[in-house]
Amino acid sequence: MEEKLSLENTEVKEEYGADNIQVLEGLEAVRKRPGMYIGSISSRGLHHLVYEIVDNAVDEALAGYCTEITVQINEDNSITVIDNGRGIPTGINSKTGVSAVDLVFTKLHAGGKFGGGGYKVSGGLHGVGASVVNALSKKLEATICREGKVHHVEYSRGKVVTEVEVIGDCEEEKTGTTITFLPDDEIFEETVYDFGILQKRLREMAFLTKGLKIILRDVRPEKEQEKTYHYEGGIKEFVRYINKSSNAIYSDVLYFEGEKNEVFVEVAMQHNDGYNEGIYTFVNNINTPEGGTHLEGFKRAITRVFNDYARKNKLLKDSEDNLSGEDIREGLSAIVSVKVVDPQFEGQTKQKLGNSEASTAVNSIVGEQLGIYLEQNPQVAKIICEKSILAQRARDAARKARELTRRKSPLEGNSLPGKLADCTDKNPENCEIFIVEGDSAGGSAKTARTRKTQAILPLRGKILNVEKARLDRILGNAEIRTMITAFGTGIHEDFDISKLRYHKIIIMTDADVDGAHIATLLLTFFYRFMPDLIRGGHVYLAKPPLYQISRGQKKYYAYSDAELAEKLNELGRDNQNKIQRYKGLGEMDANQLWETTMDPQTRVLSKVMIDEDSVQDLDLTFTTLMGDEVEPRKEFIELNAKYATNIDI
Ligand code: TSJ
Repeated sequence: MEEKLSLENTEVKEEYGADNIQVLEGLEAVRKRPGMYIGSISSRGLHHLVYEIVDNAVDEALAGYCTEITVQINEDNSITVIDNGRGIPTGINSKTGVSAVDLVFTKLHAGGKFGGGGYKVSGGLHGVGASVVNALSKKLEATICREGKVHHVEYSRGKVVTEVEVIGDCEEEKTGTTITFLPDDEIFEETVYDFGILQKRLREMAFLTKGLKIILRDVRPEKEQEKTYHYEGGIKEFVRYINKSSNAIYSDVLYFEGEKNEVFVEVAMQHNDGYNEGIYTFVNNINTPEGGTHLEGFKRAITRVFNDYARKNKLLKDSEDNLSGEDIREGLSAIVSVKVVDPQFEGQTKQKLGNSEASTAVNSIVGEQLGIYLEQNPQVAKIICEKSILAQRARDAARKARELTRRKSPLEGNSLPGKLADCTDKNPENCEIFIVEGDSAGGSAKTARTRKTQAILPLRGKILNVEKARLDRILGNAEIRTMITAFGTGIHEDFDISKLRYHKIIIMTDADVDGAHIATLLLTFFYRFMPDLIRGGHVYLAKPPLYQISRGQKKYYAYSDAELAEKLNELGRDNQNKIQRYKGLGEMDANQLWETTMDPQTRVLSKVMIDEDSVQDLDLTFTTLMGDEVEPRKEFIELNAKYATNIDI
């Protein structure tokens, strides 16, 4: 190790030599294997750097010393984060011989262990810290206002450029921390920040930390904009936001909070008139998409309290079955947010909370407070119980309908739907199924296909909007039943990916608004009933061409306006080109359909993916696009032009 160390001039030089070599080795390790520390070096990792820094400022807010955080995207795609907290301690700690600032930026996992505070609850990604951001930044600068002085330090790729020094005075009362970092383009594949991505996570942070004001500002030329997130109501407002495209069935958002066994619990909930359950859970402000003990505690509490209430108030007769948890959660939007001292994450993706004390704490706090709320608000209690009882009845009917969709075993005869033109290969890995809009395109596709590996399932007209129907009606729908039977996997808790009969499910619709709508309806169905089909990378959108260009005997295809222009330039812009715009798949004959859209050698497919960083946004996408309210839908499409063009493929 030849590197000059940052602290060589402190009195305890000898002792710290060794430590500092470790420090550099630690940060070198981060640079060698960045993925181990920030997940990825793609756009996702790039954005995680920001969250990692912001988490530190949010901790200061949770400790009660910071009310405002500003995040700015600078012209060079560096990021500046400013808070009005106490400022990172700059004095040399007598025990360790180094300042908190040094620890924060040069020691792995240093977060919150200093200053005797030990309040660090905001988890940060994989529990790493500012030192990881430092290691992966071409330049990182910290400016700290504390005790009337402005302190400054600068690093490059984890190494000190200028040590902590006082560079001026600040107003006596003013304190705070300002960090500017420039992600290292030697490390990251992508170095351009996306306002929209940061906006989603920062808005979520603001919802989860009531009272905290978070400002996001972009000062890049042509991209200048600023958004402020500030929710006095915290997660109560989060639930209103989630329910804004739906019809709430009572006006209150129920809110419970408390602390038990060192677990701080906050819950907000409200039912809408839909049928989906949308419960979002967080631990130390980090989303836990796979749930865990906090979710279990919540579910147990509401199931128990509503059943007790319904029995006691004769809404449920003695002869009737208990309401199931699912019945009570029909149409429920909720946020469950817990803060625990030492979060344990489990499961394959380490996104599931394992701490058992979280289950007990949520269960008891919600149990107690919900019970009291229902006693005091019988009209709301009645509305929820009645909805649950309806759900219970529908579930019975659905069970019967569902039996019909279970594929019979080969011994009972092949019950594949008649409309399906199946392929002959029995190895699912080789097989694909085209879901085709309309009988005429379906006919061409059947003629065009490679029988061995390609199956065709034509759908007639628009499929049922699963956001607007209850399970019994959905499972009674012929098109949906056909798909479930053809795929072989079953749905919901019955879903079994090992039974999937085709490894590629390809949605093939017209390249127009109706086609995009049908594709969205299909995706909504897959997302709600078989999300692992999408997660497993099995769902694709076929991309039929928009134009055919004929020139003499030769034919060319263009899949976008840009491609058309390009092709025409290539061919020469003279009057030899005949351009045909395809209005639908039906205008192509079998040969053309094969060549342009179905032939694995030449076709264009786009894989459908779920952005796991913002699951609740995807849920919102579907409820907003498919829901009743027109205004939010309009607003959503305007705000998410990118998504709207995505679905307009
Ligand atoms: F990531 C980071 F470390 F660079 C960073 C830290 C970034 C940002 C934007 C803010 C912060 C930060 C840290 N803001 N506020 C603090 N607070 C402390 O570090 C602090 C201050 C005082 C005391 C104390 O016990 O007196 C303790 C702590 C942890």
